[in-house]
Amino acid sequence: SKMDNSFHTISLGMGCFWGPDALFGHLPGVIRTRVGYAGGTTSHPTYRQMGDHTEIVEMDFEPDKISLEDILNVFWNHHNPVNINDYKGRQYMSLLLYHDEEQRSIIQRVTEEGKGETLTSIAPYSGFHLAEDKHQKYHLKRYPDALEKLGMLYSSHDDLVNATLVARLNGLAKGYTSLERIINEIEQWSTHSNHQQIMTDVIRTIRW
Ligand code: MHO
Repeated sequence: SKMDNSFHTISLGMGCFWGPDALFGHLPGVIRTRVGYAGGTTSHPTYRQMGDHTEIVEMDFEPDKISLEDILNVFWNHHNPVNINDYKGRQYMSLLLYHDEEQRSIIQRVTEEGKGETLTSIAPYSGFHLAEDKHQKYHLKRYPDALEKLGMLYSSHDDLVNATLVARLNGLAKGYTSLERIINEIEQWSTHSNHQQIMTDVIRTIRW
């Protein structure tokens, strides 16, 4: 498998979660992404009833391939933290939810070095509520031919949205990467070469 058992997870709020899902999904080292609601206290949040939660992109990543510092740089370079009193309350809050003490101290150090926006809130992670299916890999879902062909590789919606390949293709759908970059990356994965060939063959036939 392309992942070992030592991946890390980080959860970020940076506005509408559709874009960040594609942004982080395109990056080598990110194993999978998901979008949902977190950071609040109300139970069973949904898109229509988010309560005091924030739209969050959560990702599993390989720290030897992409560091938390790298991820934080992407985070601050790709959104303008909004004052929650000015716009939509907590829904679009700039928020870093750290999963452990190591992440907390890295975030604190980077923030003190002045790279961090002061309007970003920092809080301990306390659970995640997965958003509705239609919000997962939202940009890729604008491409019916891609979904139909990926249906040949993944037998369920969960398998599809959790796949590294699908995270990259969602990034491609938003314009963050290219098919050639994705195919080159697949060749680096420790996946069986037959499976690499099948993935490459399938994605080459997609009409965008
Ligand atoms: N302006 C966007 C935001 C969606 S994002 C999931 C819309 O409602 O179409 O918050």
